Amino acid sequence: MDLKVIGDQRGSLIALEPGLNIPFAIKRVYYIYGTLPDVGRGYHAHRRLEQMAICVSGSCKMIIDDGITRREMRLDSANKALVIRNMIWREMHEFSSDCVLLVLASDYYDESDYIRDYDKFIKEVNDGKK
Ligand code: T46
Repeated sequence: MDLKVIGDQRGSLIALEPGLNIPFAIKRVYYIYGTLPDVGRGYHAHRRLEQMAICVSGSCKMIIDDGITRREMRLDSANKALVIRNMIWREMHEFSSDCVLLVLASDYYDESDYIRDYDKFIKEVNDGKK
């Protein structure tokens, strides 16, 4: 999703507004920074949680997998947002040293919502189709 940049001679500003450019009510915000080179993060899916990720500084590679199709994309701009729906496996790689990944989440942190095993994720995707 491309976010609207409100720019003037002083620089740029982007507004994030639930219901307008965020497709859920925000209950939590966190950010990931200082990730070491060659480190991968993620490797999980969420049963219910929806999120929106924006690299507000630097870049990283996102891998998104719905159990059928695996897609790769680079988040490398503060005006590019990735909406990650529930039941999507995600991995993050190739963090630049200046990367700050901002994540808006539809719910509070709940470890029981995580599926951290890929085979289990595929099983739950297939069970959901029955
Ligand atoms: C996601 C990707 C994009 C908390 O205590 N509260 C929180 O809100 C979060 C997000 C994490 N934690 C704890 C759980 C772990 O002990 O922080 C530790 C690191 O979390 P995790 O290994 O899950 O971090 P990532 O970078 O692999 O994944 C995170 C989010 O957890 C996840 O929801 O989609 O970023």
